[in-house]
Amino acid sequence: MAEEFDFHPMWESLGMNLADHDMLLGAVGQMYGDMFLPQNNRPKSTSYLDFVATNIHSGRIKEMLDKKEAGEATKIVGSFCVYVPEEIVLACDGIPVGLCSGADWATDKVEEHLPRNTCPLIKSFAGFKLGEVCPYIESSDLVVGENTCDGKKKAYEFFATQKNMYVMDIPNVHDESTLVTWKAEVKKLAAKIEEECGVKITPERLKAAIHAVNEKRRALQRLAATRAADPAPISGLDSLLTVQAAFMDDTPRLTGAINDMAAECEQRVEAGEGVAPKGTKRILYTGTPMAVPNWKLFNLIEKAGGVVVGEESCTGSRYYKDLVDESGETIDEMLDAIAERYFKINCAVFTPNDQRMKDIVQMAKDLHADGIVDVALQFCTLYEMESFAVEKAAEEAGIPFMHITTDYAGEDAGQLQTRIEAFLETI
Ligand code: BJ8
Repeated sequence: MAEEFDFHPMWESLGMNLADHDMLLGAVGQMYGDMFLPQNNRPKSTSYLDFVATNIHSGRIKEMLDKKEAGEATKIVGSFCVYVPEEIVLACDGIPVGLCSGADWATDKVEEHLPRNTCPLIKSFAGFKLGEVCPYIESSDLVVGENTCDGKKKAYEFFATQKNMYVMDIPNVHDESTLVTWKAEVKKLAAKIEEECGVKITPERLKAAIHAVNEKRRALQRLAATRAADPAPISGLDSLLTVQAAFMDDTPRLTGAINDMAAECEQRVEAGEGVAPKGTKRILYTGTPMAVPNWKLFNLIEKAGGVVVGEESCTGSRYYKDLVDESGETIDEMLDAIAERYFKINCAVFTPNDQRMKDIVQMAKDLHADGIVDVALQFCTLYEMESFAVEKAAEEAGIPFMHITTDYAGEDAGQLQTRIEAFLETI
C-alpha cells in the first residue's frame, strides 16, 4: 500500500498551527463520519463528496499551491460572499476560494478584537485566522471582502490588519442608479485583480471564465431540479455539501462531478428511488448561509424524519439560480453582464427585499415543500428582521413555517431537535 502523503510540511510552510489544526481536522472528520456516512441509500456518485471532505484541507490546498508553483495559476483569491464575482478571478488565471467560516475557533482571541455578540460566521473567520487553522485563508494572496452587513463591514477593518484585503462596496438598494454604481464597482475589482495577478483580462479569457462558471451553475441547477421528486433522490445534507464544495474545488472537476450526481439522481427519480420513503415531510431551508463545516441544522431536520429539498440561501439557490448572459463580446459588455447577474442575488442586506419573498414561495411550490424552516445565525440582525416578512409570505401562501435562531455550538441541538420534530408532526 502506498505510504500516505504527509501534508504537515505544507501546512507548516503556510504558517499554520499544526497541533491545533490536527485537532480541528480530527473533529471535522468525526463529524463528517457521524453525519454523512450513515445516511440511507446515498447516491453512489456522492463518493465525490467524500473525496472533497477528505481532501479539503490537504490535497486541494496542495493542488492549488502546485498550480501556482508550476505557473498554471497566478494567485489564490479568497472571499466570504457570493457577491464577489469568481469569473473575474478565473479570467486572470487566479483561483477563487470561499474561506472557512463555519465553526467556532479561538473565540477568546476573537473577543479581544470583536464584540462577543457578533454573528458566529464573522467570529469564525476571525478565529480561523487568529488560530492559524485555515489553509485557505493562509494560502490566499488576496482576500476580497464586501460591505454587506454591518458586522462583516467592521470586522474586515480588523481582518485587513491580518491579511492583504480589498473590500467591494455592495449597494443596499436594487434600482437603476445603484446598478450603475455596482457595474463600476465590478470594473474596479477587475482592475484590482488584474494588478494582483499580473494578467490583463482579454475578451477570450473572460468569455471562457464566464462559460466555465455558468456550466458549474447549470450543473447545480440540474441537480437541484431532481429534488422536486418524491421520494427525494438525494439528501439535503449531501446537496448542501455540493454547494459548499463549489466554493472550494476546481471548477471543471466539480462541474463534472455534479453532472454525474444529477444524472444518477435523474435515473433515481425515474425509478422512484430515494434517500427517504415517499411521503417524507419535505422542507425548504431559507436564511443565512451555512459555511463548511456547519451541517448542524440539516442533520437535525433529516434526523428528525424530514428531508430538505431546497435551500434559499447563499449556500443554495442564490449561488446557482442565475447565469451570466454569454452574448457579450467586449470586456465592457461582459463585465456589465457579470454585474447584472450578481445584482440579482437577494441578500437580506437589500431593502426592500420583496423579490426574496417571491423566490422563497416559488421554490416551496416548485419543490413541493410541506414546510419552510427559516434560519438566522445568532446576532444576524438582517436575517432575524427579515424572518417576519418570510413568515408573512409563507402564511399568505399557506405554507407552514418555523423560525430558528442558532449558532455553531451544539448546546441547543436537543432543544432544536424537539422543536423540529414537533413542527414535522404538525405539517
Ligand atoms: S450575499 S447572505 S454571503 S453577505 S450571517 S455575516 S449577513 S451577520 S453571510 Fe452573506 Fe453575501 Fe449576503 Fe449571501 Fe452578516 Fe448575517 Fe453574519 Fe452573514
